[in-house]
Amino acid sequence: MINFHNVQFIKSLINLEHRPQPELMEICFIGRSNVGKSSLLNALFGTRKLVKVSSTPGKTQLVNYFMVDNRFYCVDLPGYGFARLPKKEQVKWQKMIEGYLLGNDCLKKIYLLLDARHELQTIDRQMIEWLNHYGLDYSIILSKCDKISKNALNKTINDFKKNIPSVEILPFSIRNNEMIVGLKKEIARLGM
Ligand SMILES: Nc1nc2c(ncn2[C@@H]2O[C@H](COP(=O)(O)OP(=O)(O)OP(=O)(O)O)[C@@H](O)[C@H]2O)c(=O)[nH]1
Ligand SMILES: [Mg+2]
Repeated sequence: MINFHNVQFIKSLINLEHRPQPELMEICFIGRSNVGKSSLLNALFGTRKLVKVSSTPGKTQLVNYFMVDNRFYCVDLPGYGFARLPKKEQVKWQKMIEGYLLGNDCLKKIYLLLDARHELQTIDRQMIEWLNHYGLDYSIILSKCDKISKNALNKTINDFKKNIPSVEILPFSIRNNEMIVGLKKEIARLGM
């Protein structure tokens, strides 16, 4: 069993060439700004402040490495589609995220977070197409599930399963312990 509470912040990357040592397998979390990536990590780690979160989009600006149980890295990434960021900065972040995801032999799994409450946005659809295009292994996490009814959630999950049958769909909320445990089990199954 992985002890997610045994976690250390390792480093923030500005330059993708300076990956942390030792080399370990890694998993990462991507999605629109404010979708809940950093909060999810705090929930997994059982911390409140290790990963910086904010109600304002654009909080995470670098590629942040956390080492879990001396076994693997969890990587927190900046969000995409942050409209208030100047176009040039948006493109820079997008390139950084794509650069991180491509050609990373250590990357075991990508978790794409989508807000459970909202219809798939154009930018999310583009991200899914991009992941498919490069044949990357990803699962979808529906975030903030506490904000919708059980019926609405079930409908959303079924819609996803119909539209993208090959991709695993995981419901998640930082306020739902069962879902936190469920995600930990999924990660444990990766066998890192
Ligand atoms: N109700 C509820 N709120 C959540 C949940 N997860 C995150 N939030 C809130 O959503 C806001 C954004 O959370 P972050 O974790 O900073 O989002 P992020 O995806 O890391 O955002 P960027 O770093 O800007 O890309 C914060 O106000 C969180 O408290 C959840 O499961 N339920
Ligand atoms: Mg963040």
